[in-house]
Amino acid sequence: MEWRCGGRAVPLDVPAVMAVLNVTPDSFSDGGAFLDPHAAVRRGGDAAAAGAAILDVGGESTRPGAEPVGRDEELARVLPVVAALAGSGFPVSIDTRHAEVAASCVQAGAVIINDVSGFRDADMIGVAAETEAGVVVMHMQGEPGTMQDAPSYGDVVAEVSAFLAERASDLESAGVARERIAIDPGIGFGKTLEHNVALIRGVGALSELGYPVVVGASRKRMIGELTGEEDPSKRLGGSLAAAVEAARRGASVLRVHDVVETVQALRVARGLWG
Ligand code: HH2
Repeated sequence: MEWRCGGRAVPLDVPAVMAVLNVTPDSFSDGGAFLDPHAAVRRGGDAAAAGAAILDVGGESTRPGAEPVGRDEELARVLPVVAALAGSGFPVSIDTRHAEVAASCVQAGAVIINDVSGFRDADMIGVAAETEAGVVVMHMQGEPGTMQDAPSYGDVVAEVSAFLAERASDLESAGVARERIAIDPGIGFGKTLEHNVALIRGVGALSELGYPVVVGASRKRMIGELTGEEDPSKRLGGSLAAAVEAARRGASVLRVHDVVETVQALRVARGLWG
């Protein structure tokens, strides 16, 4: 299996690692670390050398309670980083909810649009349709400011699956080829621990929709809740367990902060699975 992204194909025969590269002052785990474009570009090169198949550049934190960022500010943060990394030949994904930001970044060389609001915005669907970029359609209940207030579902896996199927179908109707679409249950986006656990256990059911499944559990609150570890930067062991389990259940792309360790963990897991 492969995922068509711009002029490239990202191979998915074995699970691919998508490296998180937040060019933000306030992301929940790496906020401030890569706000300087040079530091971000260095970090991107290191992640690619360590085995990341995709570099996911974001300029707006979407952690629970985060304040939205103006489009100009978001673009000023991400564009130099996207242009430099894409210019060096790396497969870059732009993590944004805003059509203008997505369009400018694709023009600067990004090959994937990763939209945590799941292409609910018609302009965002338009940008996807006008370009050849791959897309990640993610599920979120509510908005980052309030999404953790009282998340509620009947059957979380069924509801998330229905949402993703509908958004993917809207994208296809707008002209986005099926081979360009990946789906993501959105771990931590309007979900309790119980919901997140059900969604990771439900990766197999989601993959039955026929699109590659992306899972991003790295350092998130669910790891803290299962371990008691408050500090996101100390959640490596739990993040590796979540990535390996998601891959075992059929996830094709793992979105992670710790690339070297995740690549190694996945190689060992695959070796053991045979
Ligand atoms: N999680 C975050 C951001 N973007 N994109 C996808 N497709 N899937 C995810 O699970 C996902 C995502 C949140 O994590 P992070 O970028 O580390 O933090 P912040 O939002 O605080 O910048």
